[in-house]
Amino acid sequence: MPEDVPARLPARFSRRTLFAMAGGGALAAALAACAPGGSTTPTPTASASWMPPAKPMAFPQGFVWGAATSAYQVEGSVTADGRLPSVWDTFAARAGAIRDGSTGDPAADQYVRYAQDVDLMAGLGLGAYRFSLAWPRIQPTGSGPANAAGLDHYRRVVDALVERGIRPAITLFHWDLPQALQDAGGWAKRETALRFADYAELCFDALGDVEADWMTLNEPKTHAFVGHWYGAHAPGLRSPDVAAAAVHHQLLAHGLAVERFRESGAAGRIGIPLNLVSAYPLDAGRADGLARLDARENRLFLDPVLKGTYPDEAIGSLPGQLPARPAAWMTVQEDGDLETISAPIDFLAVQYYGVTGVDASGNETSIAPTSAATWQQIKAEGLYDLLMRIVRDYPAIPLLITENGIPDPTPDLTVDDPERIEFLRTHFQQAARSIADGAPLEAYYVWSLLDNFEWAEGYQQRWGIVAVDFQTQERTPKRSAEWYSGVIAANAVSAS
Ligand code: IFM
Repeated sequence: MPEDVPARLPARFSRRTLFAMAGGGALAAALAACAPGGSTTPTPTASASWMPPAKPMAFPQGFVWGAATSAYQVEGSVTADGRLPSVWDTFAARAGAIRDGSTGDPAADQYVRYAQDVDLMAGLGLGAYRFSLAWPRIQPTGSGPANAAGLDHYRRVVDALVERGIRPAITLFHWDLPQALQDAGGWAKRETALRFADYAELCFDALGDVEADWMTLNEPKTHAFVGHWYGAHAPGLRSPDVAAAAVHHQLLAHGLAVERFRESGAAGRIGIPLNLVSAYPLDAGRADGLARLDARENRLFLDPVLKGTYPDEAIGSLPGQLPARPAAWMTVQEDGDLETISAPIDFLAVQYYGVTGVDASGNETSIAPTSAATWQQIKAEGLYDLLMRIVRDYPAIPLLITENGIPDPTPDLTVDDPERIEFLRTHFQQAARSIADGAPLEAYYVWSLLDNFEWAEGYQQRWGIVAVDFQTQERTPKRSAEWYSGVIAANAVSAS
């Protein structure tokens, strides 16, 4: 389930229930049983029985440890240097759209405090920082020449990172579409994908001398589904047809940007950050709907990017499907689009927050305890299952985990976050386990570096390893940041 979907999950599960839940073996068996045309293959591993070794689990030399943020969530300064509104400025200003009535201004004031934040990252020993460029700073109306002041800001950020030996991981789009483009139809329109390619080219030309990991569009699923189907994110639309169009046009934008990246000769690599989920049947014997849910949540994005095809089962009126009209879905696709979308990329960026379940009717259901973010069902083994499934079902490609984390249990400012340490420890273990079993995993970015503006939750969910006092903008590393620093220094995660 994507982020910020209105809560419809049962209460938290007890530890005992958790322990008893089905593991990856059940998932793989069920997927294999119900996947038409054998598009998935069985996994022999039963994740639930896995225990971490007593000795620390080491990561390969050169493994990249980072942390991530996004522009609208941390920058603030929404009218500085020629920036014009994005869909998020407009949406957040709408009464009732954001839980605490807040907006992304001032967020964590990173537009002003970036140098201090880079020092903070260096102090923690981070090897990389994933951040996003704000399209409305660089092309305030979404088209035309670049706004030099916007690009200059990101040049300063990138230079500060490089000076400190921190690799920039640059996301081109993290949901802050210039409002002018939304007014012209937004992601419902093919034209927006063409505008994105031009914007991407401006960014490659300005910053492409730097050795960086570029990422095209963050979580196209969340932006399409939560923003265009559920209406809980900007631009606040509630149309499955438009959500389907937003899927296709974002993916097209991705492919066009990859082509521009190659043409630009920019240094570094390019990939796409997809939020993916491991889905398990509630009852392993009745997993009819699993393939549909898996198609909607995972294959609708993985297949076109890595194989140049769309799965048949993702869209339709059955439980677990995106209920767009098939005719509407077909209308947005043109000859050659899938070839563009599947332009070869250098890595797949995986964003993992948890698992989901499917009941006997094929409806999505809760199978694991949640964090304060009720959409997030926590199961570390799901990360292993997901990575191994990508290895098994798709052409070989380097993998990066570009987001993983949890919010603090309450909105209160705190530096004491044992839940986050436990969450990260168990997920790092599963990452190490996947590497040992052959997954080409190269990097891990914790979400997030800082407490920030958590979209429809406003400032009511704190996801940072660094606490931010939003009154004073004071930053204080949480216990998890100190712990993470130790992991980075050792390049290993301990059993407990
Ligand atoms: O804050 C978001 C981020 O912007 C995208 N991925 C999930 C995070 C937590 O909800």
